Amino acid sequence: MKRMHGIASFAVLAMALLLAAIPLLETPALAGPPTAAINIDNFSFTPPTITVKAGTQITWTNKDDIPHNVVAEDNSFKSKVLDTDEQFTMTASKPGIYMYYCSIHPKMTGKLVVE
Ligand SMILES: [Cu+2]
Repeated sequence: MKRMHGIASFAVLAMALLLAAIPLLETPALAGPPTAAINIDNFSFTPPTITVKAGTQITWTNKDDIPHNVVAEDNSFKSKVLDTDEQFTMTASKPGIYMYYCSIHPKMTGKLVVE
C-alpha cells in the first residue's frame, strides 16, 4: 500500500512538472509578435477594415496580377509598388485609425485600427 502511494505521488509530481514546463516552451523568440495579414486581390484590400493591438506585425500580400501599393493617408507608412505575390510588412506601433489606399488606384482603400 505504501508503495502504491509512492507511485501515485510520483505521477502527480511528474504531471505538475510537465504543466510548469509548458510556459517555458512559449518563449517570445519562438512566438514572435502578433501578426495580421491583409490580401490585395481583385482591386481590393481584404479584409477592408482590420483591428489589431499595438505591436502587431501586419503583412500585405499582393495576390493580384496587377501592381499595387499601400499608402497611409497621413503618410505614416508607405510600401513600394508590389508586384504579384510581393509583400509589405510593417509593425503597427502607435494606436490610432489609419486610412490607407493604393496610390496607383486611389479608389482602393482600407482602414487599419490600432488599439
Ligand atoms: Cu492598386
